[in-house]
Amino acid sequence: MPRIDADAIADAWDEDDPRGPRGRPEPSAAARAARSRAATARVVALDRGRATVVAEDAPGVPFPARYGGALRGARVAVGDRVRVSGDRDRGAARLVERLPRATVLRRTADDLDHRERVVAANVDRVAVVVGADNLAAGLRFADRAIVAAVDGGLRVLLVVTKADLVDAPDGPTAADLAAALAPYEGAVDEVLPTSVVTGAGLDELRARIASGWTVLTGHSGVGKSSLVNAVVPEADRAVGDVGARGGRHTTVAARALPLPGGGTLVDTPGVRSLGLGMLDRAGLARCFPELADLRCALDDCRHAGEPGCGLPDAVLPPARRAAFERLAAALEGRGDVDEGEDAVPDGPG
Ligand SMILES: Nc1nc2c(ncn2[C@@H]2O[C@H](COP(=O)(O)OP(=O)(O)O)[C@@H](O)[C@H]2O)c(=O)[nH]1
Ligand SMILES: [Mg+2]
Ligand SMILES: [Zn+2]
Repeated sequence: MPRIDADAIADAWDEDDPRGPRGRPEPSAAARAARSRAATARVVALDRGRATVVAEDAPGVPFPARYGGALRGARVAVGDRVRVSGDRDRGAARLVERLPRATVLRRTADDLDHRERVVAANVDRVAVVVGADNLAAGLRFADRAIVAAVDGGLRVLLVVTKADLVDAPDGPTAADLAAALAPYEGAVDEVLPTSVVTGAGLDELRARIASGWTVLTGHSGVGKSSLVNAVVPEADRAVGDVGARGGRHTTVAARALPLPGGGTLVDTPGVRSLGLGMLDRAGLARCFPELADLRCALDDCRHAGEPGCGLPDAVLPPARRAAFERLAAALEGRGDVDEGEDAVPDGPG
């Protein structure tokens, strides 16, 4: 039965208190009464509806909290700010209110489903991970992740892993890589090549995520666990996981990992699909940063061939224009394959 590794999280969150949670003195009755009043906390892990939170008044000490009161039946996501009541020292803490979200990374099960699932809340940026050995599939996933990020108010860092394979016998050439990534310059804040084999780009990655909260996303096999292990040495993520079943170390719970150099990394379960069913065609266009200046004759233009539509004249790299049309078709049920699916990598080359 998958469960949160509360000890590992406690260890990770306990840097501020060398005594550790178990070494704390027993709180006085007055202190306990004060803490049993509703406090503001942040959800740092979530596993099948069981939340682990960290209160603002005790940053190093994660504790479990169950849904209570008006929140019963509602949902929280990792990163949510919540109000917590009840005696946390006795394991009786209750989530009683979810505070408004500043940002939200949303997805749907598939493009024709409209029920939103929140991947993470109040996160500052998405690190979209693509493997240099499988750029075509990785960038199709990235096209979706960029849309979801922009929709939710997050910045985007495009992390290219396995840079050591560039110009290797079975790997892409440097020219292939540059050509595939160039169209993304206007879509993301930065493209960062990395390798856990050579260490290339890892210091840059650490620096970019050393403030705020970053959520890591990408197909399985692109090297997410390897990156987490590189930047959070104690994370102990199993490398080579392919799914949510089986392996003891397989990522089943979303959790927020404090980074040694500051900042927080949210490691989510491998998202099998990144559906964008919360958007329509016009909404999709608003999530293409290159189209921020799009001007059309109609205020409610769908950019589907209306007279006076600005889309045909918009300056958009061909790969990104193709991405827009492919995603728009998928949202309208015209896609022949679900490119949000995690299942079928293209293979090298
Ligand atoms: N050559 C090379 N292989 C890597 C690199 N990072 C990860 N891998 C390999 O890619 C495979 C998948 O890595 P993993 O971290 O489990 O990916 P995840 O499924 O996204 O978590 C493993 O066989 C890793 O050894 C890298 O920088 N270079
Ligand atoms: Mg993994
Ligand atoms: Zn238009």
